[in-house]
Amino acid sequence: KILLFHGGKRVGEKVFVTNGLEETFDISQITCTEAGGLLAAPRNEAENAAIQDILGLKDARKAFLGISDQHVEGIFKYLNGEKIMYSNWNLGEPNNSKDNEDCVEILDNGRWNDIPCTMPRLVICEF
Ligand code: GN1
Ligand code: CA
Ligand code: CA
Repeated sequence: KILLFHGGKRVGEKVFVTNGLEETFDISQITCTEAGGLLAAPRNEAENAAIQDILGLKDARKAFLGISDQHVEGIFKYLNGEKIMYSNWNLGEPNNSKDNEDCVEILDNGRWNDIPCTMPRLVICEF
C-alpha cells in the first residue's frame, strides 16, 4: 500500500496515482480495479486539478477518466452508472466525433474531451 502512494496526489479522502503506462479504456479500468481502486473520476475542481498535476509530473499530456457515455449516447456517467455532476469539458466538447467517442480524456490544461475508447491514454487510478 505504501508503494501506491509514491508520486500520488491526495485530495481529501482520495489518492490519485498513475502506473505510468498508456492503455485503452478497458485495460485502464481493469488495471485500476485489479489494484483495488477505480479509474480516476474527478467529482470537483480540486480533484480535477490533482489529476492534472499528475499529467504534468509524468509529462504524458492526456489520461482517461472513469466516465463514459457508452450506454446512452450523450449521457455521461461514472462507471457505477451514476450521472456526472461535475464536468470540465473543453470548448466544443463533447462532440462524439465520427459517432465514435464514448470515453473521456483529460488534457494537460485540465479540460475534458470525448475520444474513442480504444485510444491508449495514461492510466490514473483513484484509491
Ligand atoms: C480530435 O482529429 P480530429 O479533429 O478528428 C479529437 C476529437 C476532438 C477534436 C477537437 C481522437 O478530432 O475528440 O473533439 O479533435 N479526436 C481524437 O477538435 O483525439
Ligand atoms: Ca459518445
Ligand atoms: Ca471529442
